[in-house]
Amino acid sequence: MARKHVGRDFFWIVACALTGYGCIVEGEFLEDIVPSGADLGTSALASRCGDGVRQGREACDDGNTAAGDGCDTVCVVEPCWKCAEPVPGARSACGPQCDAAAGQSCLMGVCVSCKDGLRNGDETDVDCGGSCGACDQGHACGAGGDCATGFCSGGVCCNEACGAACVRCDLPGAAGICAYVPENEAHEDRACGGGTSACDGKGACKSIARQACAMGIECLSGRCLGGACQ
Ligand SMILES: [Ca+2]
Ligand SMILES: [Ca+2]
Ligand SMILES: [Ca+2]
Repeated sequence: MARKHVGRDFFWIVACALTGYGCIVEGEFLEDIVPSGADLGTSALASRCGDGVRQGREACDDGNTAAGDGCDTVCVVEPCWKCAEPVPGARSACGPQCDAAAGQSCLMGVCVSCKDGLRNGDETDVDCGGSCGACDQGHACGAGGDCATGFCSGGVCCNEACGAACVRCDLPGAAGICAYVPENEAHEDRACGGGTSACDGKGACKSIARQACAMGIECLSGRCLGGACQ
């Protein structure tokens, strides 16, 4: 702490590094220049990280310059911690930022939970997937383990593996149910389309007109004439 002694024209000069690492205190005899009363406000006094008093630019001061306890080596609050002083002038008390009893965990300084109504943390959909409980059919997933069914197809929890060329689990009105891609539509994710093929509406990918063929079954039209789909 900065000190001053004005009893007999003696004044402590306090110089501090702006970084808060420490202070240099030296005594000098100064005549007739001692400010009176409130001229020496606390804003002008020294702050030193680790002295147990939060002041100046310190976000916290827990009485040490160790990290890993919520208040780091330069008196900045560490991620996933929060610090406060019980009363002004007291040392900072630091604790977890998030409420574990309420199911919260801290991720990159943000409190997340599996029941906060938000998609956060490693959840693949709102409050499910990842380290939360499995998602119901139709919800977003990244892998089978995110789904109650164990099947994730095209990023959606599905009732079955749904891995054939022209089936999808995210068709409008049928999310979560493996269904045929409508006839003549492409399914580029399964290499059906690109101007040479299309789905037949029954789960298979067939060649469109003028594509090479050997048999009619290869063609969307069902007809192969002269080596080309009709
Ligand atoms: Ca301090
Ligand atoms: Ca500390
Ligand atoms: Ca959540």
